[in-house]
This record gives sequence, C-alpha cells and structure tokens, in this order.
Amino acid sequence: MAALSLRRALLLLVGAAASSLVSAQTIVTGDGTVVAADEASVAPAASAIANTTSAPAALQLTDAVIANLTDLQLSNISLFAFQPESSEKPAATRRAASSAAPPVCKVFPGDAAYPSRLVWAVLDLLTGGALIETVPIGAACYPQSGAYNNTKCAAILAHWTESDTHAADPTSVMSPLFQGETCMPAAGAARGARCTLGGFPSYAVKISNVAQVQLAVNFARNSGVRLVVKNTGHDFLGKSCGAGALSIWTHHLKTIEYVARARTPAYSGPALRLGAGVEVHELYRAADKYNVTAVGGECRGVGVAGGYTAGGGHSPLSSRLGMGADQVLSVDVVLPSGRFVTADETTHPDLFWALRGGGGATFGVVTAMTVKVHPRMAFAGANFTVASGPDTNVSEALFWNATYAYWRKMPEYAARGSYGYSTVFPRGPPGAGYTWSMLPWLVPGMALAEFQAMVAPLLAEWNAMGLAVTPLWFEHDSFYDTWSKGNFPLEGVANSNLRTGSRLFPASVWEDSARLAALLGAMKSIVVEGSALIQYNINGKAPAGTPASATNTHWRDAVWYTIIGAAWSAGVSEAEVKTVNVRITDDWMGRLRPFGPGGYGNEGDVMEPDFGGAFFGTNYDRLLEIKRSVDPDDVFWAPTAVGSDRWQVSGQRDWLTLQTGKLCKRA
Ligand SMILES: Cc1cc2nc3c(=O)[nH]c(=O)nc-3n(C[C@H](O)[C@H](O)[C@H](O)COP(=O)(O)OP(=O)(O)OC[C@H]3O[C@@H](n4cnc5c(N)ncnc54)[C@H](O)[C@@H]3O)c2cc1C
Ligand SMILES: *[C@@H]1O[C@H](CO)[C@@H](O)[C@H](O)[C@H]1NC(C)=O
Ligand SMILES: *[C@@H]1O[C@H](CO)[C@@H](O)[C@H](O)[C@H]1NC(C)=O
Ligand SMILES: *[C@@H]1O[C@H](CO)[C@@H](O)[C@H](O)[C@H]1NC(C)=O
Ligand SMILES: *[C@@H]1O[C@H](CO)[C@@H](O)[C@H](O)[C@H]1NC(C)=O
Ligand SMILES: *[C@@H]1O[C@H](CO)[C@@H](O)[C@H](O)[C@H]1NC(C)=O
Ligand SMILES: *[C@@H]1O[C@H](CO)[C@@H](O)[C@H](O)[C@H]1NC(C)=O
Ligand SMILES: *[C@@H]1O[C@H](CO)[C@@H](O)[C@H](O)[C@H]1NC(C)=O
Ligand SMILES: CC(=O)N[C@H]1CO[C@H](CO)[C@@H](O)[C@@H]1O
Repeated sequence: MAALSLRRALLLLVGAAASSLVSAQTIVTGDGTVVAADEASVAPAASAIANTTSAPAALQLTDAVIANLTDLQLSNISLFAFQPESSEKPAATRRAASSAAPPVCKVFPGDAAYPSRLVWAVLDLLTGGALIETVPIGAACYPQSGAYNNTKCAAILAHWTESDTHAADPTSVMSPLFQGETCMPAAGAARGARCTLGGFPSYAVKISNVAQVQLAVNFARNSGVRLVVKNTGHDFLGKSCGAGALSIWTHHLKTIEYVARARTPAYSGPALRLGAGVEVHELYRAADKYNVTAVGGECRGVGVAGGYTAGGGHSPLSSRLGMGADQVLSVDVVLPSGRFVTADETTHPDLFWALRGGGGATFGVVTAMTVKVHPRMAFAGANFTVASGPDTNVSEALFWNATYAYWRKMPEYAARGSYGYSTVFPRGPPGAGYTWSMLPWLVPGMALAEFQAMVAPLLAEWNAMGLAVTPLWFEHDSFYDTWSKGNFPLEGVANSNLRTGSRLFPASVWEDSARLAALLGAMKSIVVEGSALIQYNINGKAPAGTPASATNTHWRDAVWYTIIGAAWSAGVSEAEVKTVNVRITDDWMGRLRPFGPGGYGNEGDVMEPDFGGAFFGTNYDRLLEIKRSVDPDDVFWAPTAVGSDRWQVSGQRDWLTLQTGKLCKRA
C-alpha cells in the first residue's frame, strides 16, 4: 500500500465524503472557505508526521497536526484524534459523564462498523505508507493463496525454527498454536489447500516513529478495532497476535545510544537508550562495543525493550545484577489516549512502576527506554551432559539421584550468584532414559578456580554415587564472549502444537526437608510422564537501591524457575489434544502450585487459573488500578495481561484460548 500517493488518497476521500468536498479538486474548510485539495493544502499535516529512522521520537502527532486535518474536514479524521481530555480524568468522573453503553465486542471484519478499505487507505496515507495489509507467512506455500512463491516457501521452511524468520515478518509469531495454525508452511501444500488469516491481525503498521504509533492507537481506540502490539513475536501465550486486529509492529525501532552519565534519583552512571525493536544480540553487541555489561535474555532474538523487560526479564546476569526490569531508568510510551510521555522515577511514577514488570500490551506502546549498564566483568562456568538409558551405563535411579543432588543445592548456588540454565528431556517412550544438558552454569564476576571450588562438592557427591561427569569448563573476560562463543545454545522456535506452563519456587521450600522432597518428587513425576523440563537456578532479588517495580513478587524469593510442557502430533483427535492441555494446566501445574504459587507471565500457561496472583503476585491490585486509570476502555488487551479477564476471545474451548475469534466483553 506504500505506493498510495497523497493525491490518490485524497481522491478516494472525495468519493466517500462528497458532502464536505465540493469537487475532486477542492475542500470546504471549517469556516466555509473553498480551497484546492492538493499537496499544498494537505501535505503539511501529512509531512509533519512522515517517517524517520534516526530520531523516532522527533516526529510526534500533536494537536496542531490533528487541527490541520480537522480544518480540512476530511471524512473520518476524528478517527485519528486524541482521546478528549475529559475522558483522561479519573475513571469515576468519566463513568458518570458517559452514559452510552460500552461496545460489547471489538469491531471485527465483516461488521458494518469495521473500517472500509478507504478508511484504511487514509491510515496508510497518514502513516507515510507504513500500513501493511497482512498475509500469513505460510501463504507462499499455498498455490491458491494469491501469494504463492515456491522459492520463498522453501526459504521459510529452511529457516522456520530461527527466530529471525518470524521477527522479520509483520505478523508471524513463534507459538503458532495461538494463531490457529491456519496457514502453516508445508512443502507441496496441496492445490486447493486453504490458507487463512486465522488469528493473524488484518493490518499492521510498520513503525519507524512515534507519530505512527499515536495514529494507530488513536485509530484503534476511535474505531473500536482490536489493537495488538508485535515486536519479535516470541510470546508464549498468543499475546502478539489477534484476529481482525490492527497490529503495531515495533521491530524496526533499532536505535541504540550510549549515555555516558545518566542520572536519576537512584542511579548515576552509564546507560543505553534502546529503541523498542532492539533484540538481545543487538544489545549485547552494543554493550561490548562500549565496554560495558548489559542485562538481557539468554536467547538471541527476544525483544529487550518490548515484552522482555515489560514482563520482568530473567537473564544470565540476574543473580548478580537483577532482572531486566531492574535496569530501567526511563520509558518512552504512547498511552491508550494517544499521548506520548516519558515515565521515570519522578514523572508519571505510577506508570514507571507498572511498565517495569506489569506486562506488555497493557499500559501503552513503549517506543524506547533507557537502561543502566554495568562494568565489563569476567565469567567462569561449565556445561555438561548426563544421559541415562539402555545405551548408557547410567541407570534411571542414578540419573534421578544425581539430579536430586543438584536440585538440593539450588539456594546455596543462587546465593553465590549462580545462573544454571539446563534442560531435561525424555529420550523417548518410558524406559528410553533422559538427557540432562547444562547449557551453561555460570557466575558473573567469578574466577574459574572459585567456580570449580563451588562445584567440586557436587562432583564429589556424584562420584560417590558412581557417576563420573567431566564438565567442560570455560572462562571469559566479558559477557559478550561468554554468550557468543558457544557456551549458549541457539534455541529453535515455532514448534507446532506445543503448550507450556511455568513455576517459580521460593527458597523457603528448601528449609523444610519434607516439603522439598515432595516438590522434587512432583517434578520428577512430571518428567517421567513425558514433560520436557527447562530449568533455571537463579536468584531473582532486586539489587540494593533498585526503585520498586511491578516485577512479579514471586521472582524475588525464587531460586528455581521451571518451564514444563508437552506437544501433540498433528491430526490427533480433539479428545487427545484436550487430554494433553488439561494435563498441563490441571494435573502437572496442579502438582507444582502448592510449592510455587507464582509463574513467569512471559513464559506462562495461558490457562493459569489465577493468572493475576501467579504472574504479578501482590502487585496485581495496584496494577489493575493503574490499568483502569490509563486505559479505562481497554484499548489494549492481551491474554493474561492485567485486567484482561473482562474480555474473552469468542468461540474458544474452555481448556485453551487461541486468538482466532472476535474479542468480546464477558457477560
Ligand atoms: C526462544 C525464547 C527464549 C526466551 N528467552 C528468555 C529469557 O532468556 N529471559 C526471559 O525473561 N524471557 C525469555 N523469553 C520470553 C520472552 O521474554 C517473552 O516471550 C517476551 O514477551 C518477548 O518479548 P518480544 O517483544 O520479543 O515478543 P512479542 O511476542 O513481540 O511481544 C511480547 C508481548 O509484549 C508486547 N509488546 C511487545 N513490544 C511492546 C512494546 N513496545 N510496547 C508494549 N507492549 C509490547 C506484545 O504485545 C506481547 O504482549 C524467551 C522466549 C523464547 C521464545
Ligand atoms: C498546519 O497547516 C499550516 C498551513 O498549511 C502549516 O503552515 C502548518 O505548518 C501546519 N501545522 C502542522 C503542525 O502541520
Ligand atoms: C520513510 O523512510 C524510509 C527509510 O528512510 C524511506 O525509504 C521512505 O521513503 C520514507 N517514506 C516517507 C513517506 O517519507
Ligand atoms: C519469490 O521469492 C523469492 C525469494 O524471496 C524472491 O526473490 C522472488 O522475487 C519472488 N518471486 C516473485 C514472483 O515474487
Ligand atoms: C573496559 O572496562 C574495564 C572494566 O571497567 C576496564 O578495566 C578497562 O580498562 C576498559 N577497557 C577499555 C578499553 O576502556
Ligand atoms: C558444552 O557446550 C558446547 C557448546 O554448546 C558443546 O559443543 C559441548 O558439546 C558441550 N559439552 C557438554 C559436555 O555438554
Ligand atoms: C539412589 O538414592 C536412593 C536413596 O538415597 C538409594 O537408596 C539408591 O541406592 C540410590 N541409587 C543409585 C543407583 O544411586
Ligand atoms: C560409565 O562409563 C564411563 C566411560 O564410558 C566411565 O567413565 C564411568 O565411570 C562409567 N560410569 C558408571 C556409573 O559406570
Ligand atoms: C467511524 C466513521 O466515521 N466511519 C465513517 C468513515 O467514512 C465512511 C465513508 O464516508 C463512512 O461510511 C463511515 O461510517
């Protein structure tokens, strides 16, 4: 749509809004004056919000721009206006003022009130040609899709499990389950096979400046169209897709600037200013360039200033330097009203608190943030693999005894600043054994000799059991080398038909040996029944001096963070799919909840029964209050986000919520 010229869009407008336009070439302005409808009269407003990549915040939508458009009496221009000040007042005042019944559902394609193509063309014009009419990533593989391209299909299939493939697409997400898997790429998709949008948004704005975000937010709020924010698409719960929605695609906001001396009431020192689209590998490379250490995830492509920090953000550095959210000094955000503000300790402090851990797609669209960085430091660590099974000399009993020995020491390691990231996978059906891979275990700032001394008692305990493990030790003088030189795995994404859930276990469980034994037994039983286990031995405390944030309170006393999950084969019966899903939420999670009431919302179970308490802890009530105050009408909505329970996606089963239906208020 980028090719739409201003002139053509105007002509389109003329066709639809003849009453305010005398002819194709003129416009009647507010005071009745007839002016030529050409670039000279309309372009100033449009060019004032044209794009830039160098300073995204330099271009903002202002009342003056809207006034210019309004003066021209272009049809539907009110669709792009800010929320009137009166409704920015506290919720109680506003409720009394507006008597009209709120809409029951977000406007959906096919509804009479859904914006016409013409109206979308105006949005495209105003955003400088940034509107994309979306096409499913897999459409290239479907002969009947209108986007068939066998070469492209082969490339998508070859790179399907790489996060870049999905981050680079306007709508693709890495948990395709929630999109409905309605257009999965497949070699030789049968002629006639259907490829539909399913849970993909209908339109996306490819963002390069703040004004475009404001236009999209205003448009969604005024038109009633569902709004989605997509950055990289890593979300585990379907939070970055949604049927019929307009998506704000932040991936291209890539600026990284070094700030030598950032100053806030709580901090004085170096920082990095990050655009919303910056990914973990980009952050780490920049930090290395500036000779500092920055906090990000363990993987390559997660969006640091997007969902990662918004949800708390765990890191290989967390046990020493805190969570991702603990690094934030200020946040630039477009609010649900369309207004652009910077929130920090002193300005908009409630918002600043909420944006650090209170979840993505809830309080607005973050366009940039400033995060503190730390001195370059050395790292020591190790990785190893323990496998049991008929082709090994490790019995299952020995495997579990060795695993228990490690699990028992988690509080001790967490207290020393350890980050232990490992996976336990069943190697096949019962009896095939298990593989436990440490990927890696490290301590920021520790020398190798000290690290080896810390690990030695565990190795000795294993030796006494008859298990010989020879770790691969490593030592690097920077985090970038530690992270990039082969000690971390490249994680595959976009598996089909996969459901996961997560739990955080507090150190207090370890103080009661009977409870600890019960927890370890429960975890073992889940893996024995076929779950994968992704586990992190971590210390989620906030470092001294960190301003209070909305980070899930369950992170703060956690020493063990776990993700469990299972997949099912394509084409199995609905009953079998239900069995797997119910087992995860009710049975497996149910066994773990008594020991760990919290889960990590960024990697949680979309069906978590008390998602507020589990994903936000004791912060939930205050977060809900802030949500209701900045977004009383729920312009922003995402499954399991704060306040999300008053809406639901229609047509869903009670054991799994996908993003494939119309979003409606709960009865
Ligand atoms: C392979 C893999 C590895 C991971 N590793 C880690 C890890 O090491 N540590 C960790 O803590 N987590 C990790 N995660 C989880 C990750 O933190 C979440 O998936 C996170 O939400 C991703 O954010 P995103 O912006 O990249 O993804 P998206 O899916 O694009 O967005 C996630 C959520 O944030 C919202 N959002 C995105 N950008 C913005 C914005 N600018 N303003 C407002 N809302 C926004 C979206 O609407 C959505 O609700 C991992 C996930 C995967 C799949
Ligand atoms: C509004 O329009 C006037 C007249 O064309 C122009 O001079 C001015 O720069 C415009 N203002 C904005 C903010 O676009
Ligand atoms: C937006 O920016 C891109 C990249 O600089 C440029 O190619 C494009 O022409 C710009 N579009 C408009 C409408 O200015
Ligand atoms: C098909 O896809 C390839 C690879 O993305 C691209 O180079 C080519 O231009 C596409 N062909 C057509 C006809 O669009
Ligand atoms: C990088 O940082 C370390 C730790 O602060 C310091 O010792 C070293 O001199 C710095 N190197 C350069 C090239 O500035
Ligand atoms: C340690 O990690 C490296 C890099 O991922 C890998 O090549 C090696 O096989 C691992 N070794 C063990 C013992 O797990
Ligand atoms: C595992 O531990 C149990 C309990 O301590 C012990 O009885 C058993 O002999 C151990 N088995 C192996 C193979 O180490
Ligand atoms: C298993 O075999 C390896 C070498 O193949 C040996 O080092 C180890 O001690 C053996 N372990 C047991 C429990 O027999
Ligand atoms: C929301 C709104 O005002 N939509 C209008 C936009 O303009 C078209 C064409 O005039 C109308 O049909 C819509 O009702």
